[in-house]
Amino acid sequence: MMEDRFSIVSVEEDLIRANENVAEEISSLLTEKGIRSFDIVGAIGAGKTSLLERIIERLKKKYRIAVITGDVTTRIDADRISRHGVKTLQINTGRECALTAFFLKEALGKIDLNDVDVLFVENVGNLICPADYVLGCDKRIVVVSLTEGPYVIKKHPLLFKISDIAVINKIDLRNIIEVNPEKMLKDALEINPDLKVVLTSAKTEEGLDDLISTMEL
Ligand SMILES: Nc1nc2c(ncn2[C@@H]2O[C@H](COP(=O)(O)OP(=O)(O)OP(=O)(O)O)[C@@H](O)[C@H]2O)c(=O)[nH]1
Ligand SMILES: [Mg+2]
Repeated sequence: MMEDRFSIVSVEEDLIRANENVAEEISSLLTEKGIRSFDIVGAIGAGKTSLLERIIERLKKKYRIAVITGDVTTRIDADRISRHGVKTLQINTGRECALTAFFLKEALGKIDLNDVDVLFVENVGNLICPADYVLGCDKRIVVVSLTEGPYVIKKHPLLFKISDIAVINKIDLRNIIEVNPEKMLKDALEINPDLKVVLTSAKTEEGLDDLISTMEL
């Protein structure tokens, strides 16, 4: 019985290591092509696609943008993004709760990378699974929102430890749901003092300029 448990752990470790190798390949490929890349992770419904739609509208004249969206079964997000006139590709992960570098490598094979300046990857909505799988993007951005409640950051420290930028979204709702975004910001910095934390509203666009400049775009 114990042996079985150990062999499962070892298969998982092998998978994580194999994923890291593919992520390194992706990172080299994107660097070689001069593509800036962002892995956007976060809770279900936190506003990842909404923020991307706003960012794309502001940047699509400046950069050639491609977006890869990960979702368990639908292509709703890809349809939303493609309306903004940028190259979009949907990955359906089936039962998997995160994108892996294997998925991303396959998707990148379907895009002409000579035609791309900036790549956004929207990961499957989840604050746990994506922490296991690096994708080889330059920066990881973790998005949460006020509607997940005041303790969402404290309860999911790992993604905040390994991300470069944290976005606290839906600040337009601060008075309605009585969640304090500044307190959430403090929680994020306690977990990772090197994080760049930005407060945003995809609805009112408050904080959008700040987010774009934090992404150095
Ligand atoms: N009030 C308010 N609503 C927002 C904001 N950002 C997103 N929403 C709403 O929240 C809902 C979910 O937004 P999405 O952008 O689909 O969230 P997501 O993180 O992409 O969701 P998944 O891809 O399903 O994980 C939608 O109804 C949005 O209109 C915001 O800043 N303020
Ligand atoms: Mg989405």
